[in-house]
Amino acid sequence: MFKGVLFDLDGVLTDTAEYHYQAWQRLGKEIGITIDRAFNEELKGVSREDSLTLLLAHGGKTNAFTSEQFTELAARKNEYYVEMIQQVSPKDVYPGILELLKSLKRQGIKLSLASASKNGPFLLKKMALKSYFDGIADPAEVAKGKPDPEIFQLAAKNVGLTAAECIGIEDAKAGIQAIIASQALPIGVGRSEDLGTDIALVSSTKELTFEFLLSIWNT
Ligand code: B16
Ligand code: MG
Repeated sequence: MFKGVLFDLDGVLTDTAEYHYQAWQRLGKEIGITIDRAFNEELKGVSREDSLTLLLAHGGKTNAFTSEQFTELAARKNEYYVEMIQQVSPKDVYPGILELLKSLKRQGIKLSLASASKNGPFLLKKMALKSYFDGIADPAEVAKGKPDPEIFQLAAKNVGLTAAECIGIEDAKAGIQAIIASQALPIGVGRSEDLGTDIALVSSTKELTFEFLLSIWNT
């Protein structure tokens, strides 16, 4: 049986993936770059700085800003995002997630956060979920973000496990690639068009029960 579950945050525990999208759209508008949902899939799970690099390339503005301006743009996007997440509360936890966390705890399974977001601990507190987690991987500690496996390896290590002993749950293409590379077993939240057809997928977090996770582990 699996010994740990490595959770992504934005788009898995709550709908903050939508706020990231809106914040990037607002910044994009200010610098003349339009982004749509299809392009946004490329940004999901990707660190703030790597997302900005992708956004600038998408708008043909790779060399348009100095490194100081780049830093300011990344900080500005974060300001917009942080403004939006002030209102997050336990009501915003996705359906089925609290029940899942409780049943995993009852089974003695370790829970660890593997979010690329530096706002992860703040959001866990806002949603009153912090006490369920045995570990939180700090994205500032990893050299390479998703799709590199490092954050999932660190999340497993933080709870005394290897990634191969864990299930990883993700809503982003880059995140699924990271889970596979870490040798954890992936479960995707989303559509096969975005996440691929070769992994277990749910369309809603309601489907993420302990029994479902166990059935995927045993297949
Ligand atoms: P921040 P996750 C990721 O969180 C988001 O999916 C991605 O859109 C964001 O750019 C990244 O966190 C960094 O977030 O700017 O708050 O540090 O999906 O890995 O939980
Ligand atoms: Mg995510």
